[in-house]
Formats: sequence, structure tokens, C-alpha cells
Amino acid sequence: MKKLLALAILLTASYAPAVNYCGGVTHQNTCGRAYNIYPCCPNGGNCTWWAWESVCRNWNAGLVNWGNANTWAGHANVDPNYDLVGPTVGSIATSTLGNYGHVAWVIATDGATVTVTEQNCCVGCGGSVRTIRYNSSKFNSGYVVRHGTQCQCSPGQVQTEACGDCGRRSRTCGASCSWGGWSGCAGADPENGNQVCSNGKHGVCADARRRCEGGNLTCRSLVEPSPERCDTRDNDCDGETDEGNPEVGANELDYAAKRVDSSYPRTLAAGERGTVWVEFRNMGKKTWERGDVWLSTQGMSALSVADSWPAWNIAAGLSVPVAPGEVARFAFEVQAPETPGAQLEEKFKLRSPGETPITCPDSELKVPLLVLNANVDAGQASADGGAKHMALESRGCSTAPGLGGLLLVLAALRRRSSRHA
Ligand SMILES: [Ca+2]
Ligand SMILES: [Ca+2]
Repeated sequence: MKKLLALAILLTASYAPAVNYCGGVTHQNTCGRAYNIYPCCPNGGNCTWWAWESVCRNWNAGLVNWGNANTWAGHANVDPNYDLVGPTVGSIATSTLGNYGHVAWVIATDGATVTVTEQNCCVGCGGSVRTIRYNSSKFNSGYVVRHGTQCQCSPGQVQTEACGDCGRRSRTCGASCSWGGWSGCAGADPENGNQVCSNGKHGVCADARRRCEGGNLTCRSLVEPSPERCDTRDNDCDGETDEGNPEVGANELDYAAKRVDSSYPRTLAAGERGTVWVEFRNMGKKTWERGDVWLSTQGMSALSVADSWPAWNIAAGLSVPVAPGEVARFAFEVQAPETPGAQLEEKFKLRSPGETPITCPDSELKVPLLVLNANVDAGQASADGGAKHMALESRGCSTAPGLGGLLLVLAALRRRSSRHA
């Protein structure tokens, strides 16, 4: 071998003709050159012819004349298009040893050794292409690759790294010893997905847990918004609960009410009394017991009638139990304040045991009232917009049964009202 290497000479195109055949190999013009620019030695081979040919075939580039093999690394080192690196598949192995050096084409390497294809130019040796394995250190002047194509990694090697707030990603080295693309960034949810967090949303959407999504922490609602239902929850997450008179599902709530009819005066003279009644259907699961469900105002009402209402903020209660599906009727008096010209609106709302408002589907009666001068003939109509609404005269007309029955629960309601005072 040493003898062979010592005899390896590299003839340049300056003193020998370029040929398209050497070492039993015909030049393949895959690099825009009709001929290999290097000559072929008398023994029928030449390492530079084969190295140049290998570059033409593999890089589709025709190298300029870099002279004898022992000057190739020097040329590559000053050419920005090439890099000198360690043992690399698909590189030109270069050596300055011997009289003229040596070049070969690397087809495999394990780092310590390289397997190359080569030709040789020597007296009495074979010139045809051969595959041979050397210690990597044989090529003392390095391995030439195109700039930027140096092997990045070992095929099959896996690299992982952190990404985002909580994720990791990985990539695998491909057969061409360059990295494949990164995987998606992902990670486990904190506390196995049970970490409670605040997302600033309303209603059912406020129930949220910390998630690791795409490698980043986010506070995700467990429940998405849905159309509002009558269920004591803010389903559409707009900050209002059971708004818009939503329907109640069967057997959904203990207490729910739907207004079915009502009547009230639209005008009263100052200090005059009138009668109001309103009917609600029990839409809940529980029977409305006497003394448990009543019609109340938010605060002290300007329309209250001290000697008629069960309490200062309770206009009426029930005289008989009202089972689910049945209709309850609440009737009571109101008295206009002594302020002619005043325009009022009072809200009467059903309350369930525990003083909890019954919020839906429609458990409220609004009574707008215009206060007239006492000496004006106050003919009036009444309406609240409902198609079934009954018009009543404010004077001398009451369709409200059950006032007597109301008195029966007066004592109980008064006990309750004391808690409001
Ligand atoms: Ca809502
Ligand atoms: Ca709701």
C-alpha cells in the first residue's frame, strides 16, 4: 500500500489532455462538462480524474482545476463554496502525503475509518476504480464538502429540547445525515389537568383548568357557552343568569314559574287604591306550599298598602298549595302615592323558600303606573303587552279572588317579612 501511495501521482490538465474515459469508467456529463478536465495516467487510472468525476456526478458541479491531489485541500480552504470538515459521506477525502498527495470519494464512515472509491496513478498498479477502507487519519488535509452541507448528525440520532411554556419537541437525523423537521411542541397538563385557573369569563365558562396546548399554558373552560336555559346558571356566559325568559326543562329545577296572565291599573289618582292580580304556572318540581312562595318587591314599594300587604315588601302570598303544572293566582291592592304626575314602575317577583328569587322562565310582573290628579276622571286601560292580558278599570273593579285566603297566611308571612326589615 505504501508503495502504491508513494507512486500516486496526479497529472493536471496543464500537461495532459482531458479525457472522457479512465480506469474503465466513462465520463458522465451531469455537470455541464463534455470531458473530465483531468488526464488519465499510463496505468489507466488517476485519483484526481475519479475524484473530479465523482464530484461531477454527485454534486452536479464541475470543479475548476485544483492541480495535484496534494493541493486540493488548500484550494478548497480558500474557496467560499467549500468547507473542510471531518470524515463525511459524500465528501472528497484529501491527503498531502506522498509526492503528489491523494484524493478519493467517501461513501461511508464510522468516524474512525472511511470507505472510499478511488483510482490510482502509479507504475505497475491497477488503475480501475476500487472500493477500499482506510483509517480516517490517512486523509490528513481533511474532507471537502460543499459549503453548508456538512453532516449535521448521525442517521437515527434523536434530539429533544424544551419549547413553549410546558412542552418538548424532538427531531430525528435522516439517512442523509441532516436533521428532519421538529415534531409538534407538546407537553402534559399541570397537575394532571386538575389545576384550577381563572380565565376571566362569566357563568359556566368560568370553571376552567390549566392546559398545556401546543406547548403553551392556557386556561381553558371546561364548558363552552350554550343557549341560555332556565337552570339558575349563566349558560351563555354573558354575565346574566337565566336572562331573556329562557324555557325550563322538565324536572330541571325545584322552583320555576311562568307568568300566564295578569291585570293592573295603568293610572290611579293620587292616594287611590287599585287591584292587581297575576297568575304564574308552577314549572318546577316542587309544590308551592302556603307560606313558602310569595310575591315581593325589591325594596320598600311606593305602591305598598300597609293594611293590605302581608309585609312592607311582600304584596301577596298563597292561600292554597300549587302543585307542579298548576297555576297560582296572586291578587293584592296597590295605592298610588300622593304625587300627581308621577310615573312609577314596580317589579313584583316570585320568591321561593329561602328567599331565593324564582328567576325563570318568567317569574316577574312589571306594573307601570301614572299618578293622576285626584279630581281628574282617570279612565284607564291596562296592559302589559301580553295577548291574554285583561284590561281593568282602576276603580270598583276587582277580579281577584283569594284575598280572603291571603289573610290566612298573613301571620306566617309576617314572620318571614320580619327578616327583611
Ligand atoms: Ca346568560
Ligand atoms: Ca341559565
